[in-house]
Amino acid sequence: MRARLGILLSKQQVSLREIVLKHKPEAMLAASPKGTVPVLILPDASVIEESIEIMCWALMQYDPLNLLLSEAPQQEIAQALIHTNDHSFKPWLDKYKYADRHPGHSEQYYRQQAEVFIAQLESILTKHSQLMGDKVSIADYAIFPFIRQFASVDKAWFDASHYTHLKKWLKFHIESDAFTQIMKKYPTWLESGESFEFGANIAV
Ligand SMILES: N[C@@H](CCC(=O)N[C@@H](CS)C(=O)NCC(=O)O)C(=O)O
Repeated sequence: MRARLGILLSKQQVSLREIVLKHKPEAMLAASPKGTVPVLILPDASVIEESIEIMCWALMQYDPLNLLLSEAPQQEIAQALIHTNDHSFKPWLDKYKYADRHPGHSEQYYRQQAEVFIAQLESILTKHSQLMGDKVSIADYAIFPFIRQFASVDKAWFDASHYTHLKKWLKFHIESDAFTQIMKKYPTWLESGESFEFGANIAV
């Protein structure tokens, strides 16, 4: 989702090959043996295999909305938030999502650990509508897909929670044109043998 958002919002054009993780194509593993998606292969054959790096690469090509934020202190704050998301929140989120595979603690315990970051975001969003101010930035696009996952583990709990500002922010992003576009389904590459042009041809 991150990579697609980055490509879409920077109006880059890629040939998209949808895959099924249980049947990773040889061509994908040859390009990126670590076997995770997304993988971006550039015209010079170099490979970018981290979603946040694909976002940054795309926005460094063209960033009409200034999602990368031009001022250094702002950039550092956004990077720190994304870092906390990726390295602190996401590991707890994964345990919360699959608590049955982590019997050391209860689902509720894992959720409480993840809530440290949720509460941090809620506090930021009481001050402004997006994470870095009232304008969207890379921080919003890099983080909201994970908060969406958090919300959907126990939707009733999340809906009843007191994270009012976070819920509003999440709704805004889930209902956005960009998110609607990236959630469109494509036939898988192995089945269809076809790639799909994705990015600059899509208006958001
Ligand atoms: N840090 C990586 C994580 C990528 C990742 O773990 N992707 C998952 C899918 S969302 C995956 O490919 N898992 C491999 C598998 O399930 O076999 C990134 O954000 O690019």
